[in-house]
Amino acid sequence: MNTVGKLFPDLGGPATPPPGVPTLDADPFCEAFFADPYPVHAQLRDAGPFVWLSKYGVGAVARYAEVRQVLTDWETFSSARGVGLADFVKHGRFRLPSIILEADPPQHTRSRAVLNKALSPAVMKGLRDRFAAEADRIIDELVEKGSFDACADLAQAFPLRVFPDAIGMKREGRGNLLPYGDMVFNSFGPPNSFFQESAPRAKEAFPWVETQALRENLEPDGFGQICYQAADRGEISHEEAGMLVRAMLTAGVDTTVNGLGAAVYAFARFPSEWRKLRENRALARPAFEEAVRFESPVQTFFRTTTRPVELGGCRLGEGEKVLMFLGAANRDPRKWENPDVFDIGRATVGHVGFGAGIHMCVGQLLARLEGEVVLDAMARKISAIEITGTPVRRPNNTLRGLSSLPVTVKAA
Ligand code: OVV
Repeated sequence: MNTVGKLFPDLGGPATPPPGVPTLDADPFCEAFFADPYPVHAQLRDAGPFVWLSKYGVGAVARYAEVRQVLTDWETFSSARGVGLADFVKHGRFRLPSIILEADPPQHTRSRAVLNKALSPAVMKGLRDRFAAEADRIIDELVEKGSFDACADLAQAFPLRVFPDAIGMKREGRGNLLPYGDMVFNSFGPPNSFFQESAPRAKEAFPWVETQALRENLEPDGFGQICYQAADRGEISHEEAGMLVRAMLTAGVDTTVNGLGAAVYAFARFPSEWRKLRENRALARPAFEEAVRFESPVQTFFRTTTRPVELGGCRLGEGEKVLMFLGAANRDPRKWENPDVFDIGRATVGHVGFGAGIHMCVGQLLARLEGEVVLDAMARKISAIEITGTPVRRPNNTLRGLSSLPVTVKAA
């Protein structure tokens, strides 16, 4: 699997859309789009409830209502043929399928029950004090420095400090987690340069992550062991337990990195919201939620139709890929008032930044815990955040975030 071209021959669907479908030639997987996706999001939403992307020969939904329709109908919109552009049936696959992300019921149901336990409210309760103490420590260090990179030194540093310990992972090799995640999230898009450049990491990264997920390599008190305990009870096989730990290692780092990055970047650009949070720290958790709506760290996922269906007034056949623009749905003016304003007092309920339906983010409580403790520590210790250099965007086919955000903070 050294070149993606070999792996995904003739990726993409038919060159001609079903009759009557608005067609756009925009490329939602290129650097110019990543730099400013919002005008294209608006074009996609305004063109119609279901649109055709001629560049990839694939249908897409960008309005809130249709994104939600697709997310909440797993029987019609399957995940089992992959949640990226590649259709496992037609184009092959880049990695062994995830038994939760890339599965439908009944397999998905069994996997989900186990990860629900590993990432349950009770498990989060046990992590909270440690996470909060680590957030205090990291923010103290950064306030002491005064100027730092909010990406490397905060948004990446915090999850890398707390998540691998919480799951029970060994110390060595943790530096692989971010490049590994970057590669997997690129692999859900087309085989463009971003994917091509990260794909060669697969040869070493896949065996590495598989080894990290083995029972004997996990600390006895980490939540990774909860998967193996479920296997001991016969709820899943021991092999599946390893696959579910792999899933958490894959999905749990880059996503929270970009979620935290989204929150810090938003507060740096909306100082009145920062003042609001400082006045009422109970808003830390809702503020993180609003940051997830506002930036949508996970921008897109695909589904594949299992049967003919009507979507946005169009008839789709069986076996067709549908691209969901979660980020566009989260800023659809048909659903949200002033969607382009970061407002931590807003009712964010129903946003699709964590998805919706049976696949809705299983780690959402862990993500929110990380967001809450970091924002709470910042609100206590930092009175103002100023961007002091040019933010650098990190291009990725699925994830939206920065690679660098130079800031200076004022101690409270
Ligand atoms: C949500 C997500 C992202 C990437 C990988 C996986 C899940 C997985 O289950 O492997």
